Amino acid sequence: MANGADGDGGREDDTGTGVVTKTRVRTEKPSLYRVLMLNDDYTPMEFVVHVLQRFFRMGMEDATRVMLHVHQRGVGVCGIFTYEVAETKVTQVMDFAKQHQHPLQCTLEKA
Ligand code: TYC
Repeated sequence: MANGADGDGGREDDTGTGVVTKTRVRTEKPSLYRVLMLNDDYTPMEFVVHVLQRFFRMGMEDATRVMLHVHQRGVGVCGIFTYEVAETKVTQVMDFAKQHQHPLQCTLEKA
């Protein structure tokens, strides 16, 4: 079966003994996106720390460090994810902040 009917692109000889070959299929790596937290004057620091722990799985130390970075510099990275995951995190954070009536803003950008 050298005509490709066996789905291997005909990579065998005509002796009936299959020549084992591997077709390397290139898969594209997905684009990555940074989830950014923005500073504001009203959201309590403890709430931001809680958000970072809850939605970005940070420990107390990392969450506090990121929160203070955002507080001092205006913006900070919460994590880097594929588009769908990043978009979900942004929605979760925004919904949670709204539920608690805090103006906390979260967005994403291509990494
Ligand atoms: N600036 C806020 C305050 O002083 C704290 C804060 C930090 C708010 C990070 C948002 O993403 C933020 N209470």
